[in-house]
Amino acid sequence: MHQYRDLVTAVLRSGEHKPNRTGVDTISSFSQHYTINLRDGFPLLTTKDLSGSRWHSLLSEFVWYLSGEEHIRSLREETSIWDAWADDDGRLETAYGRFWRRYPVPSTDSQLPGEAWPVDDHRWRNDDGTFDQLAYAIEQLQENPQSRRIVISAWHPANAAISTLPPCHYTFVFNVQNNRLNVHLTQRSGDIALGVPFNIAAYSLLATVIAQQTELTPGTFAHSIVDAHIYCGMGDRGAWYGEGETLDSLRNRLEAVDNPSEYRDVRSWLLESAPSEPANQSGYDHIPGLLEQCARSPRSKPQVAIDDVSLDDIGVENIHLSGYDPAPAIRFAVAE
Ligand code: THF
Repeated sequence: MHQYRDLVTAVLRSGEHKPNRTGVDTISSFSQHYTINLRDGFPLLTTKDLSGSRWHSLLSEFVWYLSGEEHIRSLREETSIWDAWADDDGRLETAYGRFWRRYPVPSTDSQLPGEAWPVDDHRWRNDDGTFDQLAYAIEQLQENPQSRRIVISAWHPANAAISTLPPCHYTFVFNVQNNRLNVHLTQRSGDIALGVPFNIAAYSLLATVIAQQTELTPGTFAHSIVDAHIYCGMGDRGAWYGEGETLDSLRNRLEAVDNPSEYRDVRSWLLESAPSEPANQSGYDHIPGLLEQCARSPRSKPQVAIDDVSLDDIGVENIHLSGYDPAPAIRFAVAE
C-alpha cells in the first residue's frame, strides 16, 4: 500500500509549522485525499506492527462506534486510547456511535417541516426519539442502492460548540457502483502517525461489515483529510521545525529521495541536526518514526473475515485477521 507513504511525504513537503491547542506542534497540510482498493486485501498498515494489543484497541474502538454508546465505560476496560477525553464517569462528548445510531432530533414543539422525520411509526426511530442513521443507511443500500444520499453525519453543531473534542472523522457517504460498496470519509483533522492508521482500518471494517449485511462486495475506501498533520514535538523541538530553514532543508532532502530506503538517511540527518537534547524523547516528535516507516517497503495486505452476525451482535471475537506480517512496531506518543 503506497498511499500511506505518499500521504506522509505529501504532508511533510507541503505542510507548514502550526502550533495548536494540544501544546505539541504539528507540520500541517490543508486537504489531502487518497483512495484504497478494498478488493485486494485489508488495508492494515504493514510498515509498522498493529497486531496484538493495538489490533485489540482498534477492534474495540470499532465495536464501540457500532454500539451507539455515549460513554466509554465498556471501551475503557479494553483499551485506554480514549481515556484522555472522557470524565471519571466515562462520559465522552465525542461519541461517534451516539450520532451514528442515536442522532438527537429536536423536540416536537421546535420542529420545522422536514425536521419531523422520526415520527412515531418511523422504522428507524429509536424508543428514545433519536434516529438510527446506520440502520437507515443499510435499508437504503438494500432497497435503493443507486441512491446518492446515503450520508451519515457525526457532526452536531451544538455538541461541537461545547465538546472537548468534536468528532474528527465526522461524516461518511456510502456509494454503490457495480454492486461494490464504496465509502467516502471526510475528516476535519487527522493525526497521520496515530489516528489515521486506525481510521483507515475502522472504515474498511465498516465497509466490510455493511457490504456483508447488504450482499454487496467491498469496493473502495476514499479518504479526505482537511487538516492533515504530523506532530513534531514540543518545546525546543517543535519550535525548531518552525524556524526558517529547517522545514525547507527537510523538504529539499525529501525531494531528493530516489529510493525509499533513503528516507532513513533523512531521518539520521534530522536527528543529528536537531538542537541538543531535544524535548522529543517522549515520542511527541513523530517525524523520525514516520521517516523510518517510509523507508520500509509495504508487504502484502492481510485478510479480514467477519462472522455472519447481525450488526448489533458484532463483537471483537467475530472479526478475524489473517496473513498479517508487519514490520516491527514504532512508538509514537499521543498529543492530548
Ligand atoms: N488525538 C490525537 N492527538 N491523535 C489521535 O489520533 C486521536 N484520535 C482519537 C482521539 N483523539 C486523538 C483517539 N484515538 C492511539 C490510537 C488511536 C487514538 C488514540 C491513541 C494510540 O496510541 N495508538 C498506539 C497503540 C495503542 C495501544 O496499543 O492500545 C499505536 O501505536 O497505534 C484519533 O481518532
